[in-house]
Amino acid sequence: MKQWTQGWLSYSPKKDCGNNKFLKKISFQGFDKESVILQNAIKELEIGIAGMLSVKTEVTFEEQLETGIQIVKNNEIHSEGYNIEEKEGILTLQASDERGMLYGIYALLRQISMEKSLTDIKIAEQPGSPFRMYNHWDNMDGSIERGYSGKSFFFVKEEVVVNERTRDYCRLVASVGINAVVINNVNVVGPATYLITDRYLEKVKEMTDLFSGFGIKLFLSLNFAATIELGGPNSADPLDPEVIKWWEQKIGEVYAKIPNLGGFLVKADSEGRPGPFTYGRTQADGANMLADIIKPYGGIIIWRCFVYNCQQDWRDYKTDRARAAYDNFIKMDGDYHDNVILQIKNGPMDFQVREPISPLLGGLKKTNQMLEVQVAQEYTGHQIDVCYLIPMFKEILEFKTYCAKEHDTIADIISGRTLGNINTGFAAVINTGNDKNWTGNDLAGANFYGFGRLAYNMKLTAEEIAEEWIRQAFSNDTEVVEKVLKILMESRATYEKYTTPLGIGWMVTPHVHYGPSIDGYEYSRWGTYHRADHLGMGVDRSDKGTGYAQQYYEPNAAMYNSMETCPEELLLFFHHVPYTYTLKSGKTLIQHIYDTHFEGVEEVEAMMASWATLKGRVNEEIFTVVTERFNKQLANAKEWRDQVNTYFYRKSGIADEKERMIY
Ligand code: GCW
Repeated sequence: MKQWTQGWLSYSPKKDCGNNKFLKKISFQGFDKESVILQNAIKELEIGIAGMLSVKTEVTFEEQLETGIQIVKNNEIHSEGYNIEEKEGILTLQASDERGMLYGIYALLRQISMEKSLTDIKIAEQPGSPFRMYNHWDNMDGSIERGYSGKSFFFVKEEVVVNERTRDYCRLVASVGINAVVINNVNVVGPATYLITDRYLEKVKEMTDLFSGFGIKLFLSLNFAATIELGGPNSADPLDPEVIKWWEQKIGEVYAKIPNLGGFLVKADSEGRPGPFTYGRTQADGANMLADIIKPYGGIIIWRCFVYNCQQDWRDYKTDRARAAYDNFIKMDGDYHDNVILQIKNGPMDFQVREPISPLLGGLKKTNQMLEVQVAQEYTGHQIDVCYLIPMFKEILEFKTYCAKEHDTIADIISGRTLGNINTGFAAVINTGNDKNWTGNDLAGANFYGFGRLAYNMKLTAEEIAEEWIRQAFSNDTEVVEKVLKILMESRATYEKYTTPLGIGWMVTPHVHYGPSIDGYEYSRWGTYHRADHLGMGVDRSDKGTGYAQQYYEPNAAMYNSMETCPEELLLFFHHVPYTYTLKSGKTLIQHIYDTHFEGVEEVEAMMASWATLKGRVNEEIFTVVTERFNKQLANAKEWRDQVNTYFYRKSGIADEKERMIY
């Protein structure tokens, strides 16, 4: 049970690997004994070591050890980073601050959990990005927008909840190096508007303090029209002196109670949410107004760039939703104040299984930027279908934008290397809920774990992260490690094969976003079209089409602009392509669609067969939950395969060369 409910921190018994000898005595040097982070770190060490190796540890302070673990403050280590080194029986962990010390302790526990020897160990890690953040889309009534793991554990029936699970959550989060969390949905409606009022501040403070003890800054999503909804001035115009005065007072009240609050996340002028555009003001006017007020308290305003026209006419071929974030934000590059960070979704559309990288990232050259990805599997299988997302996040980080002569990848931009700034970050809409195993499908735990590890150390490979997680959360049994690793590493490609082809995206059941509905959004207002006719499909985003490709720097713009040089996996995103067009594989587009959809289903069957052999080798609850999900995934994959293939057969009139279709 513990293994099922505690994720990668279950601390179940492990092989000694010669590690016991280091663990009997641990001495802290130079750290404040009274600090809550230190107290929490000690507790974690004690339960971890007792659980895994049945050793009882003695903790001392300022003692020079002959053998054991010394945890030493050293101001030369990078902030939030740590060094671990073993020499002649002494294992030294050095950090310059408490977060680094805590992360180092979790790294030690990770080694023990993975049954790696601590003898001769040498590890040095430092954070890839200053803000490493989970965004929760939890509503105050306990529901979670795009949540697939049960209900909220932050809010129950419009009350803020702080309990043992909140603490366990902090442990999981801190153990992977996350240092900031937004607890409520970016769509702030109803009671969530009141989170910044006396009705909730006490409870939010309690949670903020608990988080602080694990080095995590708590942030709140804000309703830009809170002035109106909370009985202030009847306007949300960011340049109206009455509005400004109201916010000064409100933010003053909030920080008087919660001085360690991180700041606010704002979704404005987006999908029906109010914002500065309503008053003829710019996004910068809105963000800066709040940022100036919060600045004296050390707070940050994170401003989302998900601003687009969601009332589009499908007959209109000129308007392109993909262009929206760039068009809406590029003009004001340089106008945003220092403590504003623009939070930009990885792709120009919305978290599809395959999208190009948003040209706004790096398009902005004078503005703080934070990358937003979605770990919650809204468009990638609802945590029913397995879809390990870290390989996709790696691709995003490694993308070369050409925004500068050097340091021009997305990883560079969000680490601050490109612009030399410190207010940058990496955020994920996270996939947790009150399901016992946190993530619905246990295999989705790899994404919960993996995002944090990757944000902390962007050099880790997707395989390394997956293997760390499997060993800690499932087992060190080689067969388990190898088989689960293979399933995870292939899962995204498989998902992509049986769903939407070559970057076109969507074709999902409207609103729910699970299962196929090829024309579900085709004649809607959402700007998400595949434009399939009897000759071909795809959206022309070249200079002859919507011109979206021109939002990139060269040579990317030219590469995407031409059908010949466009990366094939994005072909239909950028071009309207005939079904008879020959791909690099030598297959026609239509045959490629048929083949990949058959392959996708076969791959799910192979994964299931491999998983079935692990009965008895992984925890029983995990085995059962994952098996159930696989059964559903297979049904989903078949439905996608048959609907997509039949649809395009009917449109094109071109039969499958292998004569597999009978519909
Ligand atoms: O894709 C959309 C989701 C909405 C979400 C929105 C956003 C929180 O379907 O549920 O709202 O993205 O990112 O704001």
